[in-house]
Amino acid sequence: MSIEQDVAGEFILGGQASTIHPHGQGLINDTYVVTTDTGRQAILQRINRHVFPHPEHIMENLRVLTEHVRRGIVTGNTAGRKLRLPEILKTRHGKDFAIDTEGGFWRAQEFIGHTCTLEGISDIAQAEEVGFALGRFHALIHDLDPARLHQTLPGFHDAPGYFARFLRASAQPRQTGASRELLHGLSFVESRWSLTRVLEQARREGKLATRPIHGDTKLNNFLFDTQTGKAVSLIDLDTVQPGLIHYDIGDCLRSCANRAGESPGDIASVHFDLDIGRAILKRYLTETRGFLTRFDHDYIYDAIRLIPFELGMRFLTDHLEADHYFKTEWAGQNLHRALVQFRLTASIEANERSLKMLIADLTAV
Ligand code: GN1
Ligand code: MG
Repeated sequence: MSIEQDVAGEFILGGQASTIHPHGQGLINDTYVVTTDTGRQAILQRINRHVFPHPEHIMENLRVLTEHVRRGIVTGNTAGRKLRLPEILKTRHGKDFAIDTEGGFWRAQEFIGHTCTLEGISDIAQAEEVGFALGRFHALIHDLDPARLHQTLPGFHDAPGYFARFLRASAQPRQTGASRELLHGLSFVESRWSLTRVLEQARREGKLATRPIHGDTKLNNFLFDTQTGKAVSLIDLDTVQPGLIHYDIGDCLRSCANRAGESPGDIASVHFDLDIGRAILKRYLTETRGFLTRFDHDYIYDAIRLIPFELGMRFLTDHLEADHYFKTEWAGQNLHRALVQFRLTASIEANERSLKMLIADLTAV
């Protein structure tokens, strides 16, 4: 029996597990979809313990979050359409995780049926749906005290911290000479490193508040109803922790407004799509109107520019550190991924005026 089958048997899934298949395109955890003999399905995940030092903290955060959201919905905190969060499934011993014979940390969650994820945004209505879901998620959790959440991934989205790590990695002697691509990546970071401070400095100055965030708002973490095309859920809640909502806004736009995706064949095809950006922000800002401040609005452009740069720096650092963090399928993939994010950053910079104008327009009172 495989380790996945063994572990699936620990959880109450509404039947005996009959098939288990790898699922999704996550770069960190191992995700499977389990189908039982009764036809019920569930998501089974092995959490990457190298990345998450205390996976049990993820589960504690999920409990706090789910409780808070449930209470908010009951008290009518957010009217109208609902955003579903996947339910945590328990083990036969009443726990919300299981440890396998090799020490692997597993958890199971509800599989939200009749939904799909998108490879890329293909029309403005989808972009608006993403804006709705992210805004609604922030609205549901903005009044949750961030001190009640663990920092599941210390240093996550700490751009100055990533830069310091990049410096250490790039200072290491290399076995082979640097390729043209690598030299380009290194000089891109060196020319823009001062960007890394912008959000953390605003936080220190008290302009931006620490709030609960999602932490990983890329397009394929949004579930769409296969019939109606409406966004119904935001999944992958491992990185829910205290942070700046700007990380989520920046991450969402860097993922959705780059129609070429994170690994295109041709890097030259990467650009920031302003129409998609506008549609997401418009809907997002409507959902969050009640609690975002003037300062929050002032830093939206900086976040959109910073997060692709930060991710590019993270990919490049991992390339220099022999790919121990992000899963890769071929040598040099993390360098390629880094150059895609840098190209996107440059495209955002080229559109700075238009982006700032559209943000000013959408946030004008
Ligand atoms: C990782 O594993 P996945 O795909 O959910 C990463 C994100 C990156 C993303 C880029 C915990 O997310 O920060 O934006 O890859 N998650 C972690 O594809 O580092
Ligand atoms: Mg994730």
